[in-house]
Amino acid sequence: MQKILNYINGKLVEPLSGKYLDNYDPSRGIVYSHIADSEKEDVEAAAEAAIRAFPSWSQMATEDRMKILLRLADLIDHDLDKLALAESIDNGKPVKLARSLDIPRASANIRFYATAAMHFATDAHVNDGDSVNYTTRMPVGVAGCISPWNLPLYLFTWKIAPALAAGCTVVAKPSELTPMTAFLFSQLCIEAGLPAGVLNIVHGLGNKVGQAIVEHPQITAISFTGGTVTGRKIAATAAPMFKKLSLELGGKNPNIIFDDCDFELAMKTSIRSSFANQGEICLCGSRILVERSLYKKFVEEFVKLTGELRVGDPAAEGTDLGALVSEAHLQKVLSYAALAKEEGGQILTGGNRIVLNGEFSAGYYMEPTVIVGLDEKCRTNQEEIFGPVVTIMPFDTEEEALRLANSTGYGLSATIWTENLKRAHRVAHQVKSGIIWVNCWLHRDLRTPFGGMKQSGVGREGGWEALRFFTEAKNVCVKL
Ligand code: TXE
Repeated sequence: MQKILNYINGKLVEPLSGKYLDNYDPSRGIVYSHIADSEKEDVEAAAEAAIRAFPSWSQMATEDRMKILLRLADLIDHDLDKLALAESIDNGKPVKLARSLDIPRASANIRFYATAAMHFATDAHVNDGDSVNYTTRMPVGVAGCISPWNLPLYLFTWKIAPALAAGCTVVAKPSELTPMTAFLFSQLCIEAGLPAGVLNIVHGLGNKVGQAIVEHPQITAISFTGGTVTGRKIAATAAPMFKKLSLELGGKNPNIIFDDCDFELAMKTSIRSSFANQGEICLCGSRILVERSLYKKFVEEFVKLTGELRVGDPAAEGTDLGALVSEAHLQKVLSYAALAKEEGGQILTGGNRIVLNGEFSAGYYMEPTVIVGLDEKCRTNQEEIFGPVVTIMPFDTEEEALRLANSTGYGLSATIWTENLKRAHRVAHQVKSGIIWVNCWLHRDLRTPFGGMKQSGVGREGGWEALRFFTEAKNVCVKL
């Protein structure tokens, strides 16, 4: 069975313990490869390699760094089909989604930051003719990048690309649930000629490998995407060490639909923003708020279209939803369907595990689920479910829509559907979320800041923000 090895100091190496974990194919519920079960000592070896590589990588001409990174992006594009299939087998998502979203965005991340670093500039100014100030920015050193399982290669590259482009060296850890594309990526790093030690990928469990990265005294910046509970733990470790910290956490995003919306577009997009990637995207609109005058029509059509979604073999062209990432996660999501009923909610469609035939019979499939009849305070409407489950709530006024939208501890993203320009801006300004989409969803411009308010995170990624995060500013004041 294939072994997923660590990538340390430019080489693919066994974990020092010689131990491996099972890696599952969620669509079949079977072990299909083994993943290095690394320890603190493997992180130590990776950090040493990164420390050694830092002087030459950080001092290399930005253009030369760019050329290497652009080669890497081209290699991803070249291996699009292979990577998309690998991502689908590892995660359970439809191959067509990995092919159209995850993998193209992975190479786009690398290309964007490789070239952005060429245009990254600092300020200089004269202070009333008395002194001149100039600012320099230096790479922070060794960065720790920890990524989740829902968009494996996409979010892995989202973190490492700006770090490498800024001149940092990196110790990275992909999720132990979806390590395969990061492993294939390490092979591409070797092919692209990335110097040894510049990027090190250590596989294994979060509470061992992830924790060791966060605790390492010479890893000075931590960029993390994952669950809010894990984020809190990471902050508790990293903050007293005064590490730079960027936390991209969960969401419970409102999808606000006013009765003057473009109904067909809002409907089509809401199906996608509810169930794309099995609802396992932190930006999914898991709470749909609908103006009462449109509520009945919206719910009827939404339930009908949800029931028509095809759940099944991720490799089949017609599949809309594949498998959830793990048995444990499926059980967690199913438990929320049960909780919704206990809380007095009504499941209009879905709520159950799906058992498919043949080779997929042990896979982790679930019916897309629509729940109504709950108030905003219940746990179903407060906690991140991170699966194919949405609730729909009616509202009467704009004020009520805002109150419902802002009623959770999360503040990652929101979507607003209205043809009223003034209202769109007014509501966008009052929803407490870091990312607002008006009449669209998941449109990304990599130049814009990305991140959440409240418990959805700390710091912003994207564009210059990420290059600033991985560099430290120094101001030099010269008396004239
Ligand atoms: O994620 P974890 P889990 C949410 C979602 C999900 C919940 C839990 O609600 O149900 O989080 O998912 C590493 N120190 N999101 O438990 O644990 C871990 O190995 C350092 C939202 O699977 O947060 C993995 O690489 N690292 C989300 C990464 O953290 C640690 C995406 C994320 O895993 C660690 C995923 C530790 N102590 C889940 N413990 C999003 N925002 O997109 C674990 N890790």
